[in-house]
Amino acid sequence: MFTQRVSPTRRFGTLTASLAIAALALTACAGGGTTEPGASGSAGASGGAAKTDATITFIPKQLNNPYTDVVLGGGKEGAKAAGFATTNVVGPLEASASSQVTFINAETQAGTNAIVIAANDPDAVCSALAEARTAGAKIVAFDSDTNPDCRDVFISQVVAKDVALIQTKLIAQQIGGKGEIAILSATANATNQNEWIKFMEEDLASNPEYKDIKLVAKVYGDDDDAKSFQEAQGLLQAHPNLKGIISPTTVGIAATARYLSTSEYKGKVALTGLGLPNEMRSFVKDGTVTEFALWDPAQLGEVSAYAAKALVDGTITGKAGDKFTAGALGERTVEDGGLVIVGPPTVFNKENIDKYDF
Ligand code: RAM
Repeated sequence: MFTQRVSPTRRFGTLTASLAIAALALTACAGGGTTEPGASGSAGASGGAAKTDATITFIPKQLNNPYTDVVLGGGKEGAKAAGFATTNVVGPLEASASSQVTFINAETQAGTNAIVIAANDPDAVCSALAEARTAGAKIVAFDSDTNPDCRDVFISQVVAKDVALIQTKLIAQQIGGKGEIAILSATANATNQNEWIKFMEEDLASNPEYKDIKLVAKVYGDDDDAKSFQEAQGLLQAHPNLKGIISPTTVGIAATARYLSTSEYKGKVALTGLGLPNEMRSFVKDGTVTEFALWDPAQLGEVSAYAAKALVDGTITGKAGDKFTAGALGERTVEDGGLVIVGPPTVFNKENIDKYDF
């Protein structure tokens, strides 16, 4: 069963004024889903019957993000297939650092068995997650990691370094290995963005093939379409010699493409990064964008749900070497640091983009 206990907008709108009431309502709606070891088929760390009344809540970075919608589509299907009785989605409308804390606290009150979270800030969510764990919840970070001390596993869409190097390679090809480039990111605190940017900067500094490429600016569109659009415009004004932009965020790349597509820079300033094929298709076809990358976001949600169920059932604890099966996606192994990798990234261009529908 999938339920959205309170519609996201309504819940968000009333949250600051009535958190206590919301928390009470959540507890009631969760059907008394408290964690009772031994009750109703709950399995201990030694394994045993799978828990049949378990609840899972996804807390994405933000709700109004098309990428989030695709991830959660896979997450809801995965949760059902993995055997969760109830699936919920809650979260902020803006991806700001502390915006997820009240939602985590409400889940703790509700006695949710598994919280799956994409952190807007690795540390801001930590004490709230610690309380949820004390109350018995298992914590799966996905998409953007928390501080590793605050979760059981991190489901990473790709090997972070691989996804960074694909983007430096693509921009280098697209600008002919020479000239000024900039990065248009999401929020300044996002763990995933900052890890990718760190690897990109290292690659640009150390790879001799990139010696004539100069990173002149890093700006943040906060995964907000309008702000990303303005930041793209600002970059071109501030750096008239700019040859290319990397935007490792689906919101940023789509907004930047929209800006470039009707500007004098279309086809002259290269744009690559991480985008959703459905949002980027028209810009690839009209020549604004040549190639960009991403993974299948639905698989990220799906693998996260299966990992959550394995943690709740006690068949894994999150230590290196633990294995679980993610349905049709097959077996996954937990690596050092509680890391689970979903799959390799794909590069999209005008030859293959019509094969993808997400
Ligand atoms: C945005 C978000 C998300 C990231 C994708 C690629 O939607 O920043 O965290 O993984 O882009």
